[in-house]
Amino acid sequence: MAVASLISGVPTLMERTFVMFKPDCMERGLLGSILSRFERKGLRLVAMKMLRITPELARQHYAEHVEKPFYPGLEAFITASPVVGTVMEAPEVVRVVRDMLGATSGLKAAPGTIRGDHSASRQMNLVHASDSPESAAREIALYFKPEEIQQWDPTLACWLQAPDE
Ligand code: 3AN
Repeated sequence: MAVASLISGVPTLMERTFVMFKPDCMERGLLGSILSRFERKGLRLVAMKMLRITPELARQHYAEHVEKPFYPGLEAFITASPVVGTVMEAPEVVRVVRDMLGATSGLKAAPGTIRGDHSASRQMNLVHASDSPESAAREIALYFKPEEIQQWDPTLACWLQAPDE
């Protein structure tokens, strides 16, 4: 999802992505340290909520996987404990966050990525992020009402990107 924003008075093409900290991340107490990686990167947090995913919401979120043999296990996992859903904003943020997460399986994710550093599992891979701007728009609408998304220009934004970037 792309939105126009003003950084230091210059219009910039901002993109939004849905990032969700999954039950394994919450159970392991890794929310704070992983969220801080996104903050340190300079991504703008514009929405955040803690919730328990219901089986119905799981079927909507994982619509592309519902018919697959592994779906029952995936649903049991994602509904087992609370999650934290967020929306992050930055230029090219969909790709940037996917790159920070690494490959789907923690066993294949490169060292230095979030999954590569903290996960040894395909299912328990800690964090979900939208895989395209279209998925981001669908997933953001699934978890957030428009009024739950903040429009703000942090004071430090002028130290995160040059005006012409
Ligand atoms: P990502 O989390 O990187 O977006 P997806 O959307 O392909 O990955 O998969 C979502 C979840 O579905 C994975 N985290 C994993 O738990 C499960 N999954 C995907 N592919 C398989 C598979 N072939 N076998 C078992 N589980 C899978």
